[in-house]
Amino acid sequence: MSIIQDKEFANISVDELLIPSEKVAHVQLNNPLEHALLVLVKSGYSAVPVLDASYKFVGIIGKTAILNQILGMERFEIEKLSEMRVKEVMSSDIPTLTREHSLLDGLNAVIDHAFVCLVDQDGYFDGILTRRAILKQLKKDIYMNSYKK
Ligand code: 2BA
Repeated sequence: MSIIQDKEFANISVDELLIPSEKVAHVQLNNPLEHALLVLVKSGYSAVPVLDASYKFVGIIGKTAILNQILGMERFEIEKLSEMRVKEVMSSDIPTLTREHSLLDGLNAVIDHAFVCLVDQDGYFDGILTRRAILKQLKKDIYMNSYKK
């Protein structure tokens, strides 16, 4: 049986590997780009979730998108960092999962994204599932499977 058809991986819900919202660096829709860049540089992450004022998930924003946005013909137009808001630059067409999804759904999601955001049925942000967490679990299951043989 292949490892991803194995019960352990397919039946674990993403809930078990979730990084909870309180531990996730995030920014808000109306924050100036300057604040978002500060959060990204200070945290070391290349992209973080964007939430609205009621803590609903609305998209993600990354360093590259911000730098592209302020790049003029000959220089970085630094003044734009205080003039522009996160909502003008963020990506909003981003897939999400809920706590009930399986790790297999999580594995599919992190093929194209470094992390996937988890929301509840009303769209409130629950946390993230990272590529690292999925790969660690996959590695664990591969080892356990090889001992079974
Ligand atoms: P990246 O920032 O591009 O990070 C890629 C990988 O580099 C991370 O993979 C992690 O293994 C490592 N890394 C980067 N910054 C780190 C830091 N400050 N501390 C420890 N390790 C760090 P993953 O752990 O799979 O994370 C995938 C993506 O999820 C990250 O991509 C970032 O965009 C987001 N992320 C992870 N943890 C986060 C958190 N607590 N808050 C906000 N975003 C987070």
